[in-house]
Amino acid sequence: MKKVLITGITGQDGSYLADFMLEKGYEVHGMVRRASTENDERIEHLKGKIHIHQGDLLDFMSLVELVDTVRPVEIYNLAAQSFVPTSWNQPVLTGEFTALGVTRILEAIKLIDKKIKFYQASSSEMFGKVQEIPQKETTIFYPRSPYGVAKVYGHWITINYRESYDIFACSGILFNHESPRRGREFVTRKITDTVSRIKLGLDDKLYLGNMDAKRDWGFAGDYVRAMWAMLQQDEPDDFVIATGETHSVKEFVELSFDRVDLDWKKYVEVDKSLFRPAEVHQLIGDASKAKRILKWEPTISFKELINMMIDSDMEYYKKKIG
Ligand code: NAP
Ligand code: F7E
Repeated sequence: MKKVLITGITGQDGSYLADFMLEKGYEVHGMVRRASTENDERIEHLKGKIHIHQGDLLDFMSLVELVDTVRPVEIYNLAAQSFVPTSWNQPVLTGEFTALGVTRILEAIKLIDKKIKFYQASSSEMFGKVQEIPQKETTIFYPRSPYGVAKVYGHWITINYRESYDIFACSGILFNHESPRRGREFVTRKITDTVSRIKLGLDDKLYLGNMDAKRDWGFAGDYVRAMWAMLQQDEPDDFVIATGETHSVKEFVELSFDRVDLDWKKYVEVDKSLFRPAEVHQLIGDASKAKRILKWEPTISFKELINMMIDSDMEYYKKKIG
């Protein structure tokens, strides 16, 4: 049985990728960092089906030992400090996790077995102040946050190890992707969570920052298929994964309130403290290379994504209040 190692398995993408790799018949191993309370909500349904190991992107020897113990055929590096606002409060730690952490894993691969295939979770945040519309693999990067800067480092170190050591290393430049498993601090889940609470009388206001920001939002379940497809090609390469549509935060809000038959204008307030020191105003990706080579296409529309997230949050809170 082929073994896969996933870092960040407790995160949104890690949990969807674990589901997908089990379907594909892999033996799934996940790395989790030590915490005083277990954070396994997203992988609870996989208990007994996957193997969990302790390790941390900050600790090189923990990575070496883990790769040596598991001996996977593929490693997906999904672990990172992934919340953009936190990257201004903790820029050094963000660099340690999100940038240098990538080098530590690549070094472990180089040391143990250069035949292990590697996937790096690159991000559309690298395009930041966009230099071209839509953004594709060749678009010049202009990151606008310590997170975006760290991801540019991770992206280029992946390419560098591919070219220097002949490691099968790919970067997926993924645009925003969401789901009912999205962290509640990200804007989409913050909206669907709060709208559901408002509908059920558990909250009365939704405070947001810049509602004019635009993103290319897809469904996480679709995007993990593309990660796997990249590592099944004959040659390693980098791919943009996106829907090719852009929508504002305001549009997301309107459709979310529509789903529960409420008028958004009565509940939403702008909180200036949620604006960022430097904003990424608009992202829209061109995934034509992925369509052509990986035969990848998104299956869930913007509206379907919002409905899925609202319905899931409504169900959660309805159960909670009994
Ligand atoms: P997420 O939900 O925030 O998950 C991040 C994961 O990283 C969690 O499992 C977290 O573990 C783990 N982690 C953080 N620091 C670590 C450390 N020092 N050592 C080991 N594990 C650590 O993120 P996501 O949305 O699934 O995204 C997955 C990856 O794709 C990230 O690298 C993100 O930056 C990137 N990305 C995401 C998007 C998107 O729209 N979702 C788009 C482009 C790229 P804990 O559970 O212990 O916190
Ligand atoms: O913000 C605006 C905010 O935090 C989206 C990560 O997965 O995708 C994600 O990064 C937009 C921004 O995601 C609020 O200013 C308004 O313009 O959901 P977000 P992000 O920063 O785009 C990329 C691709 C990644 O790689 C990252 O890991 O929404 N916004 N009001 C708000 N954002 C938040 N979080 N909260 C608000 O109240």
